Amino acid sequence: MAAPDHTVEAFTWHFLHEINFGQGVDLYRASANDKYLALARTVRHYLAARWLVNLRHQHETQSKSVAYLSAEFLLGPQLENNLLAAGLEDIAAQSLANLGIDIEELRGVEVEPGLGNGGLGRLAACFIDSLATLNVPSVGYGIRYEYGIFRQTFVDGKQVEKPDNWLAMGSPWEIAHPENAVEVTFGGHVEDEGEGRRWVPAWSVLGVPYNYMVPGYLNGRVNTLRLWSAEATKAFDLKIFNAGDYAQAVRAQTFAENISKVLYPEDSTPQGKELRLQQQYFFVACSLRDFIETVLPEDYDLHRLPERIVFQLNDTHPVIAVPELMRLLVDERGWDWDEAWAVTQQVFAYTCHTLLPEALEVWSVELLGRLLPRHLEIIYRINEEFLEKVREAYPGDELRVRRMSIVAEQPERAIRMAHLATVAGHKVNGVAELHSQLLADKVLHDFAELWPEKFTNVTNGVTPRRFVRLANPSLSGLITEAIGDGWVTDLEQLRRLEPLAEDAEFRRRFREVKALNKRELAETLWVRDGLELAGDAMVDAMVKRLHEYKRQSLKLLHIVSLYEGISSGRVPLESVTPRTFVFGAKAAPGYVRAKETIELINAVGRTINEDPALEGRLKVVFPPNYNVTLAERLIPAADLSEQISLAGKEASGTGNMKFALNGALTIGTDDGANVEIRQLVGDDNFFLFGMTEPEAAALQSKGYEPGEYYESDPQLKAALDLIASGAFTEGDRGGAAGSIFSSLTERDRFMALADFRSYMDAQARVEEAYADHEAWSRSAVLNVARSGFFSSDRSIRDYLDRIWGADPVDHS
Ligand code: F58
Repeated sequence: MAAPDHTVEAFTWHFLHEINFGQGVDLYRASANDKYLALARTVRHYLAARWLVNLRHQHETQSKSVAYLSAEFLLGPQLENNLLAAGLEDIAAQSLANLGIDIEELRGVEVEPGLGNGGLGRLAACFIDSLATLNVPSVGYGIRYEYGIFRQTFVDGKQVEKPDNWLAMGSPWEIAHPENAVEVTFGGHVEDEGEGRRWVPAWSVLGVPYNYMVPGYLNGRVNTLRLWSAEATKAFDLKIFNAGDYAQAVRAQTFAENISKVLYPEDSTPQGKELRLQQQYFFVACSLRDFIETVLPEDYDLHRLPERIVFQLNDTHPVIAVPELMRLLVDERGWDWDEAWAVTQQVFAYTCHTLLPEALEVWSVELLGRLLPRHLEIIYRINEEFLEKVREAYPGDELRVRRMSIVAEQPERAIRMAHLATVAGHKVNGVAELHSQLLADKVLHDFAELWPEKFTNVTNGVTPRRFVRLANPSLSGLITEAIGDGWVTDLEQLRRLEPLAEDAEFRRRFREVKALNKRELAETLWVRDGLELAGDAMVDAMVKRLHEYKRQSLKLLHIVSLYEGISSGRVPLESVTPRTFVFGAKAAPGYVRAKETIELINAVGRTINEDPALEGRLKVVFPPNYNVTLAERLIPAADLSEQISLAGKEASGTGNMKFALNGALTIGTDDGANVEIRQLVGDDNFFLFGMTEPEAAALQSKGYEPGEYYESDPQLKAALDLIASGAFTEGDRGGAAGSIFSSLTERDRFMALADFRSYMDAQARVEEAYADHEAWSRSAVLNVARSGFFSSDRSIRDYLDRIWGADPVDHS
């Protein structure tokens, strides 16, 4: 069936049809939610026609696909993106206007699928957008969590988590296929069988696929995102129901459904929880089976698997797919080990997203052996053969053998998933130049020495469709007027804006755009949270997960220091640049220090915001529940982007790219992709401060003494003392204030005080630069013009060239 016509009439017909027969109501009685669901399904009709054509074509041409395996896809709102990709923005707006419906109201009804924690999950969402836009046949595989990342609320300034019941009002973008459910088994034991081994599992669940369409931008390609939901198997039910214990049988269902119930809200320290391992195995087992048994033709010779697929492992969360594929080939298909290993190595590649040692996943052998006994055996064998190679390459170096082993012996016997991924994958990549360098030099040094050709870099990127075209329509309009609209799919074209940085009229219009975006942000924050900005002051934004290494507390010291200077009378109020400090950050629920930092930011914010002397000069706003929807409002309004992690800790960052592309200037350390941003936009258009990675490493090994900084810098001491005095916490010197004070002054792994002076100096340079509106907007325009490199389209092209060896296809 052909797609409905791209006309207002056809669109209206489908929309009304959906209202009447999809929602079962008359238009005059339809709620905003009815209209939203009908609108979404109407858009789906348009996409589905192309989707089916693509799937058929892919089947016929047997082209190579990319499977992006990721435990998280932080999609954000779908309606606007799908309207844009399908070329339906104007048609839908016209159609709804004719019916007297406000499309903005319907957008407001949409609940974003928050199926990710932060950068890693959002990157996966950007990547599937770019894969589709670049016409690469691909599928994203993940988990359909019933509850995504928690909804953050503040009670007395403290974070309180609420469940994210994103499915409650219906989920119009997904299509469930219970008939294609896959059975996944767990537990039990392993027996000898002839020459080989046989896994006799103890229990199983069903994985039900839910398909989402992933449209490319105006190119007619629609790829698939397939998310798995866990359900009880029929056999499992029957057995218990027949045994007569109804309640027990219902409980068993709940047990199975638990697997995809909730996204773990961790940011960098995986907890090693059994349910998390169940989630990981669940989704990769479903995905491998799905690809091999459903996507490939029935008689497909799996020796040729690498011709049809590459599985990209998004961090170590899907790495259990490696022994799973070995098991499918060796145990279930009777392949010889070496043959299976050769194929396995060719189809997997691994992306690492961290540098923090505590973020590297390990699974205790006890747990892995209990849940996946056959996989543990396979991992042991992979390790044996690998260590044999290490011994050959480095005879007598047993220390190295122990360092490199996939199996750690201390503090308990455990499987190091990053080692397994590195051994199995044909490529390993970091996510920014510095990160990839540090991976090869430090985190995975031994491996990079053994296999230098395996290691590569792919600097992250973000989709220009969502984060410029949709989030910032005014800037998009201005850009398009100047250079045409080719930039949306070829972001390097932004370079053509460079000469306009010298054009006073263009800069004036650029400032107008920023001012408009600020007004819209102010409106959003007022309606959403009752928060007010400081007039049209500088918007200084720090939005990212709350973590000590990202150093929100350093930002807080800057704010407290300004406040302390003003309130002590040392700094004349008129000399302070009016600013609104905007924070957005969720803390992992179990991360006490992070939650205390939130509490302290809110306490400082309350004090500053209530001080009448500071009215219109300084404001601190911390809207709760920072998410993709809010990011799209906030980033376009920002003047200053805070990227202040300790050098050598932030793998890349992607928020930093979004801000630069929307014309904010960065104040940042030489960390992650900041390094590349600075190189591209130029030192004059970036506020660099802080230790470099080698300097930070040297200080760490020499022994960091925070007290020295505290004692020797009066401004720093005054700010810290003010916090410790309880001035922001109603006289309470313990609690959050006491705890943050002592963590910064006694034993801070992330050495915030060591960078304080240089950060303050950089902030002074910011104030000076901001005072010259013309020069600032010149820099801001240059940030936009020179950040085209950070398109996720470029990242995907790099993956294609350096890792996947797959090509875009002509699917017409
Ligand atoms: C992030 N990692 C990096 N992890 O911190 C960031 O520098 C990078 O830009 C981004 O990945 C994309 O490459 C990250 O977001 C997680 O959220 C994990 C979720 C699961 C538990 C462990 C952390």
